[in-house]
Formats: sequence, C-alpha cells, structure tokens
Amino acid sequence: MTTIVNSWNDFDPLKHVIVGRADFSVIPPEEPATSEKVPIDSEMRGMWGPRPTATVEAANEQLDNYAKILEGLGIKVDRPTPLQWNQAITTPDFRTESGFTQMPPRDILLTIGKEIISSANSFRCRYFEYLAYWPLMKQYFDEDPEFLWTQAPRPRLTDKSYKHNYYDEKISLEERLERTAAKDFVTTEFEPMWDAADVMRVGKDLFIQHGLTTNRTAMEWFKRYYPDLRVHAVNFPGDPYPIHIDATFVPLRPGLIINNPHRRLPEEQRKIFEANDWQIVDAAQPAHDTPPPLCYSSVWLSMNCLVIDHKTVCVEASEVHQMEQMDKLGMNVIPVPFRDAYAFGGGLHCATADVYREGTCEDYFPNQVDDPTLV
Ligand code: DAV
Repeated sequence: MTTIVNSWNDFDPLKHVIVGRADFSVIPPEEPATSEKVPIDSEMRGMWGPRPTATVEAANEQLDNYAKILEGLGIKVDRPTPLQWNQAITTPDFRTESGFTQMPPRDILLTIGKEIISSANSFRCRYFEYLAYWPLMKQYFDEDPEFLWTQAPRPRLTDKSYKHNYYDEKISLEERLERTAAKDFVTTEFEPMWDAADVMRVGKDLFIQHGLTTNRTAMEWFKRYYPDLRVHAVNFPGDPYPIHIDATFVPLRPGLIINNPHRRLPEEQRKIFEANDWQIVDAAQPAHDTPPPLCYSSVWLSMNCLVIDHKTVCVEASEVHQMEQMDKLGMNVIPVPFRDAYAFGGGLHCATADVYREGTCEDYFPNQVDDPTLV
C-alpha cells in the first residue's frame, strides 16, 4: 500500500512538501477582512490589480530555487497549478473583484495525519484559492487509498461575518494592541473562519491563534471534528495585526519553541508548556528594519523557518541573527534566499504545506494541567 500523506507536526523529518508559485498574483481590492490587515501607511492602501511581472518573475526564481534546495535534501516537491487570479469572484452571497495567489499553500492546506483540509478563509479574495491545489489533492486521492481529501465548511462571508466600521483610520497603534489583548477582531463569531497558518500542530495538540483570520467558532469546529485531539486557543497581545502563528510561535523540535519577543505568549497560557518541560525562547531580532515593498507581512518573517528535521532548518539567507540563534540552539542551518517572494504571501514556512513527515500522532503534553487555553 502506498502512503502519500502523513504529517502530525512541523519538526519530524520532512519527506514530501508542496512549494507555492507566484504566477498571476494579484493585490486584491479592499474588503471587510483585508482592510484591517493592510497597515495604514502601506503603499498598498487603495491600490489593487496584478502584481508587476518583474516581481512575479523574481519571486518565482526564488521559489524554484527553494524547491531545488529541498529536492537536494531528498525531499519530494510538488507545485500547485496557477489560476488566473485577475478575475472577479462571485458567490450567491458576495462579489469581489479579484482573487489572490497560490504562493502560500500554508494558509490554505492543513495536513493532520492522513488528512488534508482546505481551510475556511475569511478573505473573500481567497475563496477559490484551494483550486490551485486541487490537481495535487486529486492525485494524492488516486494514489493513496487512505488519504482523506477534505474541505472545511465553506463560510458564506456575508456582512454578518465582519464587524462594521471596525476599521477606522484614526485608531492608534496602542488602541490596536488593546483590541488584540481584548480579543476584539474584525471578524465576528457568526460562522467558523480560519486560515491553516493559524494552526500549530504538535501531535495530539493543536494550538490555534485567535486573531484577524481565525475565530473561536472555528476552534469549536476543530474540537468537534477531532474529538481525539486537544484544541488550544492562544493569542499574542503584542501583535497589532495578528494573522498566522508562524512568525510568532514556531516549534523547532520536541520541547523547544521560539517566540516573537514582541508577541510573547501571556503567562497564564504558558502553563501547558511549562508542565510538560517545553522551553519557550525569544526569537532573534530580524536583520531588516522594514519588509520588502508591497508586502503584507512584518519583518518577523525572519523566524518563519522551515524545519527539515530535529537538527536541520531552512532560514532566509539574509537573516544573520536568526541563523546565529539557530546554530546556538543546535540546529544546522540551510540558508535560502527568499526576500523577493515575501510580498506574495510570506516566508519559507508560509510558502510550503506538508505532505509527508515521518512520525505518528504523539502526545507531547501528557501533563494536562489546569489549562486556560483548552477549548
Ligand atoms: O508577522 O506579519 C506573517 C505570517 C504570514 N503567514 C507577520 C505574520
């Protein structure tokens, strides 16, 4: 029997992965969910349309090179099939003028064991992004008799899913941070909405970030869908734009997590890690003061690394401080140039989705303390 799909965490030996592509990427027009994410001073405000061809080519060059590096490590690499994203998306409930990209599969595909679930994204422009991965899902389904090909309940994304006038040009950074701490986000609890990149998989435990892109209702859905797993809700008050856990809280191997020092996990949410002897260390400072032009993400893509196995990690080639820290933490570092791809949807972790890692569903947190994060 052929097993194609199996992955329970982000650190066991990686054998098969999907690496995104930048073709036909579009800067989408504003919509209720995205206006909140694009920083007020970003040059992307009010701008939308296909990304310039030269930037797409530069991003694809780095993505192709990344795929080659992974193949050189003996990892099988699959790529999505690009769609023309510069076309309107219409459902019975909404219309938006364009799609987005197929650069970050991590936002769309969540691999849990032998299942890959397409997410329930809150951005209307991402409604059909899963189609770029459809040919791969079909292939895995044909080849692997145990592969579970799953689609999360599709959100309707009507106005009920977003708070009206939540976004106001006048709110200060302090107010934004207060909202994060109070778990007050642009998305409502009307229906489950989640991006796959908000889910940190650690065997039997799923740690899910409550933020702009993933709500509590989604965590309730996960809890019912996976009765054998434990679902934890975490949030990171220092982040004014909390979207995706993978530039904030990144496991390197069993027992070790790097945490963005500007977005520390609150004390009471650490209990579960402390009770099971997991170490949470501050990530190194980014090497850059600003992200590249037209980028949605922060400079903290520095810590958005891809762990190959318990001793090996890919880090962006210019992130000297992060590389040095990895070395001190006992990891062999593979530098991968990637800054030209950042604007298309993130860093080295964002640009991949797991197909196969060795290992099984282990219980890394057998000491279940009185844990306030448990959903
Ligand atoms: O720090 O902007 C980026 C994560 C993208 N998947 C940040 C988070």
